[in-house]
Amino acid sequence: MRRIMINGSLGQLGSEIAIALRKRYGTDNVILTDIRDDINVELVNSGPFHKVDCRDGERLTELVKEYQVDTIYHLAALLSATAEMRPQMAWDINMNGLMVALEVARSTGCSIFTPSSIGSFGPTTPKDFTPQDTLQRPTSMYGVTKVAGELLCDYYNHKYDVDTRGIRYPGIISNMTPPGGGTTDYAVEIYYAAVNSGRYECPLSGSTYLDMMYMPDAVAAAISIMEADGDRLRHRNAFNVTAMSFCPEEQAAYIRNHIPDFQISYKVDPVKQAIADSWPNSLEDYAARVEWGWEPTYDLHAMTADMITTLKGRM
Ligand code: AKB
Repeated sequence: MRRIMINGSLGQLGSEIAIALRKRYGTDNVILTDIRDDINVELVNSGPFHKVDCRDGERLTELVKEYQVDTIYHLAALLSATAEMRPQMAWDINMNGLMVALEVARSTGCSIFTPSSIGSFGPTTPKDFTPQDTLQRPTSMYGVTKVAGELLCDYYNHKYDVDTRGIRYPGIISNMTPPGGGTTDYAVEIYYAAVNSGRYECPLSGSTYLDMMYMPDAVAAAISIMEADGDRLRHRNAFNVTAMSFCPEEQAAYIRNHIPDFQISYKVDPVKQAIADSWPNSLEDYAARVEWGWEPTYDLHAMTADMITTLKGRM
């Protein structure tokens, strides 16, 4: 039985990984931490939760020891658009937070999951069907922290034999906790806007292709890589994973299958557009499929149907 600690547990990804892990391993075996405790109050009150800054290694070490944690999911990070507005803060949270988590893992013998991102690629990376091992010269601060994070996790694995694992997430679409500060947030907002008002003003141009994934697949990926046989993982900390690639025009067309009058207009945000233009159009994820059996369930058609049904049901 695993004992798990999740840092950044109240965010878009953390909140859903927390629920899935608690179902799988039992509520008391999944300890949540976050810098805030005033969001997702239901989750905060549903089991062990501690308000901790992810850079506070002493407190995190105490919690690992108190609960006999053996696995850490380190999800605390600023996303790309926010990181571009506050680069120094992004370095502090994304890099110093990760270094602290790795040190906690090293000193206590924990395994550790850290998400990387399509943001770790840059304008000189091959754009289509981006290979697993390729050029990574990102031009955003978020990307700089993601490449450095991949390398740091590799370092802790080969230098200290820490069981570090991670995947390069594309944009994640979900309907429980909203994302915040990401370039791909539009792909979530568009569904809420379609159901609420039938129209959406998109911050990226209509022909901007990016990789995306529906939350159930993102959660399944995080759990299966941590449960995989470690001896089979050659690309430990930086597996490409994807489920679909689309542009806003295509997403709008799929939404019109459910809401025929849906209208999309464009008001390009130059910061987000520059970041999106520096990222791949689509990834190749063969290594993840071979090394730990990655296989997505949702495509754009199935995800759109599920998002709209769920949001209509709720509203
Ligand atoms: C972002 O847009 O910053 C994130 C990501 C793709 O890593 N969703």
